[in-house]
Amino acid sequence: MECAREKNYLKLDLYCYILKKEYIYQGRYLKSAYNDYMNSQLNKIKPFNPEDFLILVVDDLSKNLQLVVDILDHSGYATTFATSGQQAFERVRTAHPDLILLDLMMPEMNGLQVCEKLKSNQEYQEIPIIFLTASDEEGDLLEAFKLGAVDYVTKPFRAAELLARVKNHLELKRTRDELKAAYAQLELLVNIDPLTNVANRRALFKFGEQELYRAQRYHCSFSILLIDLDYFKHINDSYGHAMGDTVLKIVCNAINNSIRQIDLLGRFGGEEFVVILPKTKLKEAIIVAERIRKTISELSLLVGQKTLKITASIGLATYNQKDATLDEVLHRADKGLYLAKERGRNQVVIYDLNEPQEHD
Ligand code: GH3
Ligand code: MG
Repeated sequence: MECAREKNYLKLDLYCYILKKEYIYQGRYLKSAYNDYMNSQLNKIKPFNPEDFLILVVDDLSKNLQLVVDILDHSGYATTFATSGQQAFERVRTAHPDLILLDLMMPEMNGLQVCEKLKSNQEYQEIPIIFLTASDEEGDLLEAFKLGAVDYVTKPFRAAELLARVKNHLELKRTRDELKAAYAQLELLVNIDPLTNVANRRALFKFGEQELYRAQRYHCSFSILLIDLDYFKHINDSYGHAMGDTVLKIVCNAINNSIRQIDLLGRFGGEEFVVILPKTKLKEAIIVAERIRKTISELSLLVGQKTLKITASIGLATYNQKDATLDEVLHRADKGLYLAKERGRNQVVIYDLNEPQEHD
């Protein structure tokens, strides 16, 4: 722990200062991670190639069907077809087309019904549907757009128009998919600590606040462990920073193996970690904290001929109904951690109720 913090651990303003410092650090990291990610995505963008796309053509009249399939085949698209609404579903399920050209008027199940059914299915609702219509069916087109169709082509087809619309919607779909993947990746980047791959401070706070609201709403409990490695500076000084990094990763792995799937381990900063234990009362939290402390103390890392040992001090706090914010619970865990350090390290101290309790 930092000396200044040890001396002033009761001062909330200093605590906030450390939080702010960490956010600035994360802001820098995120900006550069974002730039790296965007550059890698730009390098990945492929030119449009019809062969990459499978188009399902649905029409009950084989003459019309053949005409459309021929136009698409000639341009290099992969095609598959169906002659009824029912068959169309089968094809969608088995072939996963990138786009559907759907005849509006078909016996049994018409195009509008097929469209409605596909759009109500989460798995298929993103597939663009272009309707094939006769010019006198335009009244139905409004309904088609309402149901989620993206476009229409009027029979008799003009090959160039059909191909232009198909290409436009495939490109739009690809851009949408890439954006979605990019958001998912960025979401991951903003929540994960890049060294240890555990949750970062941002994700910890999000998760912790969720637990607090749940506890307040349903009168249940949750506990927080603040874990700080003992004399970690000594490891960096003796074995180098890279070894220090490896130890952090190994410790995270060990902690993760000591908690449940629904618990969350995150890096609070430096060599300090937080575990949030949902629906966990003090008694069970002590068991988890002790298990983590013991697991870390039993780790052995071979460095050359030497075996490196490490211990951790843990501050434990459990939510109580008077807690209005997550900071209040964290602050108690921090006080427990301070006492654990003061009392000789490698131990768990519960800072709860009205008095800190030593635990061994
Ligand atoms: P204490 O038992 O009081 O906690 O002592 P300590 O040495 O663990 O605490 P101190 O705050 O003095 O030192 C923490 C050290 O952790 C110093 C810092 O360089 C190191 N550290 C913080 N982040 C990283 C990191 O990402 N990688 C490595 N290798 N070291 C880190
Ligand atoms: Mg430390």
